[in-house]
Amino acid sequence: MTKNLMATVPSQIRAVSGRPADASTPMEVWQGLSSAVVDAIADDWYATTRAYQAGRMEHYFSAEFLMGRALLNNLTNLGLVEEAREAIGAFGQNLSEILEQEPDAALGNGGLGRLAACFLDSCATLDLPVTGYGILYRYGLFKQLFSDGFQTEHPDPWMEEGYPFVIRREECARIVRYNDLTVRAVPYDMPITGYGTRNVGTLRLWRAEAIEEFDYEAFNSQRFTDAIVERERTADISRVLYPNDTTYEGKVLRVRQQYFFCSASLQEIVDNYIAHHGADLSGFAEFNSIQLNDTHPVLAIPELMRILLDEHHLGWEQAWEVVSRTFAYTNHTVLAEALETWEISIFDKLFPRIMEIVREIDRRFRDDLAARGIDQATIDYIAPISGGRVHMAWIACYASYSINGVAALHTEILKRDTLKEWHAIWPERFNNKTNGVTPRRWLRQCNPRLSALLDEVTGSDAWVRDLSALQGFDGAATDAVLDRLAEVKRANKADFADWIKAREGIEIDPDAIFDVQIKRLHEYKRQLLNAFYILDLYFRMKDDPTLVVPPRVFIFGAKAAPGYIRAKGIIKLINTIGELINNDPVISKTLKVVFVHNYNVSPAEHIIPAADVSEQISMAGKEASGTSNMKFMMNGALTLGTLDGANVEILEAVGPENAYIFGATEDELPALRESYDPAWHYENVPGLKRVLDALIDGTLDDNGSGWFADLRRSIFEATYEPADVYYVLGDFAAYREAKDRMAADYADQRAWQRRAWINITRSGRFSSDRTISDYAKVWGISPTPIA
Ligand code: GPQ
Repeated sequence: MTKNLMATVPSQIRAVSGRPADASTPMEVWQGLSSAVVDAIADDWYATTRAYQAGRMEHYFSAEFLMGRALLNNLTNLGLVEEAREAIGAFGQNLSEILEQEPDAALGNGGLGRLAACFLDSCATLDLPVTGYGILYRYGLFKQLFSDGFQTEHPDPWMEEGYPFVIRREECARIVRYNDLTVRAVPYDMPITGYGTRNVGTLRLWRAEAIEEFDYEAFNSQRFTDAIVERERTADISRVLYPNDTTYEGKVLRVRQQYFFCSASLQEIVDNYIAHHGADLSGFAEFNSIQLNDTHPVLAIPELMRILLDEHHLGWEQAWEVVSRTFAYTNHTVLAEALETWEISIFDKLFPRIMEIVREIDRRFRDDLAARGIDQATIDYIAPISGGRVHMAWIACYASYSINGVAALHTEILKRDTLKEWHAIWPERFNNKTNGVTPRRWLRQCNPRLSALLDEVTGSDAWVRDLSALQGFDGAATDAVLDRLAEVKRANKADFADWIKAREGIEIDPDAIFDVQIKRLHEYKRQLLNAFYILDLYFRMKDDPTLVVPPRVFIFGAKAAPGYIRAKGIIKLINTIGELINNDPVISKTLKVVFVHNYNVSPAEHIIPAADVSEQISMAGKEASGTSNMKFMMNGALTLGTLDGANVEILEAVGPENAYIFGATEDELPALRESYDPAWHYENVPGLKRVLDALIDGTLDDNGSGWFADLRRSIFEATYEPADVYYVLGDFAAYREAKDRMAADYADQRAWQRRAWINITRSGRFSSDRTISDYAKVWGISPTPIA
C-alpha cells in the first residue's frame, strides 16, 4: 500500500511545479506530497469500491461534509507521518509548514457537516461499505474577518489552486433534469482512509456543469452573453454552500442543489444495483439503504419513486414498498426555524413530476392515517402537504424505516414533542444514536503528545481503533502519569500561545486557565452568557483590586450566519469586551480575551488540545447533541455545561465530581419560565445590573450600530419571542458560581489532572466508531475488509 511513497514524492512535486523539489514552493510541495499519497492508495481504493459494490451498501446523503484538511489526516491513518517528514526533509522542507499550506475543505457549516466527516472516517476504519454523497461547492463556508470587531464575510474559493484529494470521474457523469434546465452532474471522488486498514472509502461530491460548454448557436449568432448566462446558471447550482446553521432559507437555488445531488446519486445507485443484481428493482432495498442527514436530502424520497415508477415501471405500491425500506432519517435539531418547508409553487416550477408524486404521497398518507383512526386535525398537521407548503420532515418520517435523534435527551424530546404524532403511530421506528467524533483526527492527529502518552500507558496504539479500551486505564493515573499529563497540556498550551500570537497578535500566558467556547454563534448556545460573565468579572476586579482571580484566557471561535444580525451583535460585543480587557494595563495581567477569527476545522485542531475548560452552556433542551464537548473531553478538558444534549451522557460517563454542571434543566424550564421576569434578575442578581447597563451607558462602544442596545432589548422586551427567550439572566447566578468555583479548583493541579485523566479514559463512548457501529446494526451492513 505504502509502496514507493518516498520514492515518488520528488517526482510528484516536480510534476506539479516543473522544478526540482528543493526549488519548489511550500504550496507545490504540499500538492506533490498529497498527490503521492493519493497515488499510494489508488489500488486499495479501487479494490474497496469493487468489494463494496457487490454487497449490501449504505449511502450517506448529506448537503454538508465539513472535511477540513486531508493531508495530515491521511498520513496519520496510513502511519506515514514520519516517513513524509523525512522525505521532504531530505530537500530542506519542514512538514509542519507544508501542512499549513492546505486550505480547509469547509463544505459544511458546523456540527452537522463535521459529524458527517467523522462518520466517513469511522466507516473506513471499520471496513464498512458506506459511501458519502454530497455537493462539490466551489465556495465553502465564507471566510470570516473582523473589522473594528465586526464580522465581515469573504468568499472561500478553496480549490482554485488545485486540490489533489479529489479525482474527477468524467465517465460517471449523470444528467439531472429540472423543468427549466438540464444539467450535467460530474462526480469528484475523495478517498477516505481508515486507521489500521487497507480499505479506502469514498466521498462522492457532484459538480454541476453545462451539458455543452457553450450554446454554440447562441455563440455563433453573436449572442455571446446569452450563451455565457446559460452556462453560469448551471454552474450556480454547485457554486456556494448556504451559510445558515440550524436555520432554513427557502431559496430556489437551495432546493435546486438538494435535488441535484439526490437525483445524480440515486441514478448511480440504481444503475449499480441493476449491474450487480439484475433489472428487477423490487429487491433494491435488500442491497441498499440511504441515510438522510437531516431533511436536506429528503427530495431523494420522491426522486427514487420517480425513477422506479417512470424509468423502471414499477407499480405505486411496489415502488413505495421499496422506498419505505430504503430510507432512514436523522433529525439534528428541535429548533422550529430549522424545519424545512417549501412552497408548492417552487416545486411545481422546478420539477412538476416530483410535485405530482408528492401529491400522491400526501393523498395516500391521508387515506392511510384516516384508516388508522387518526383525527383530521392531526392528519392535517403532519401531512406532507399542508398550508400550501411541502413539509420535508413529514415526508421523511412517513417514508423512513428508522428515525433517530443524536443524543438520548434529544431523542426523548423528539418522541415527546417535535415528532410526537409520528411516535404515537410508529414508535418502533424511533431510536437514539448518540453522536461521536473520530479519535483519529481529534486525538491521534491533533494531539501527538497525549497520543504518545496513551500509547505508553496502554502499551499500544489499540485505543486509536477502540477508544473504549482506555476505560481500563482509569486507575493508571499514578503521580508519574499525571506529571506527564501536565507536561503534555503545558506544552500544548505553549504551542497554542505561539499560534495565537502569530495569528491574532495577542500574547497569552500558558499558565493561565484556557477557557474555550468554539461553535457557531447562535443565541441558544449562549455565548452572551459567557460574555456577561467576563464583563462582570472585569467589573468585580475593578471594584476590588484585592480580589484573588486565577489568571484566565477566554477563547472564542464562532461564525455568525451573514443575515443573523443579533448573532453578529454578540460577536461585536465579545470583541469590544476583549478590547477593554486586553488594553487595561492592570486587568490584562490576569485576564485576556481572544476571538479566533475564521474558526474552522483546522483552528479547532490547534485549540482543543490546549483547552482546560470546555464551555457547553446552551439553554437546556436546545442543543441536540453538541460534538465539540466530546473532542474536549478526549483531550482532557473539563466540561462546564448545562444538562443539554450529549453533556448529559458525558456527565454520566465521568461522574459529577469530574464536570461542572449548572443551570435550569429541560424539565424545569417550562415552570420556571411561567414566572420568569428578567427585570427581577437585573435588579436582584449580583453583577447583572452593571453588565446590562454597560451595553448602553457608554462603557462599550458599538460604533453607532445600535447592536448593543438591541441585545439589551432582547433580554427585556418580548417581540416575536418572549423576553430573554434563552434564559440568559435566569441561569447567570448558577453559571457564575460554577465558573468561579472551577477557576478556584484549578489551583489544586494534582486534583485537576486526575479529573482530566478520567475525562480522557471515559471518552470511549463518544468515539464515532461506537456511533457508527450502532448505525451499522440499523443499516444491516457488515465489515467488508479487502485484506
Ligand atoms: N446541527 Cl439542524 C447543525 O450543525 N446544523 C444544522 O443545520 C442542524 C443541526 C447540529 C446540532 O446543532 C448539534 O447539536 C449536533 O451535535 C450536530 O448537528 C450533529 O448532530
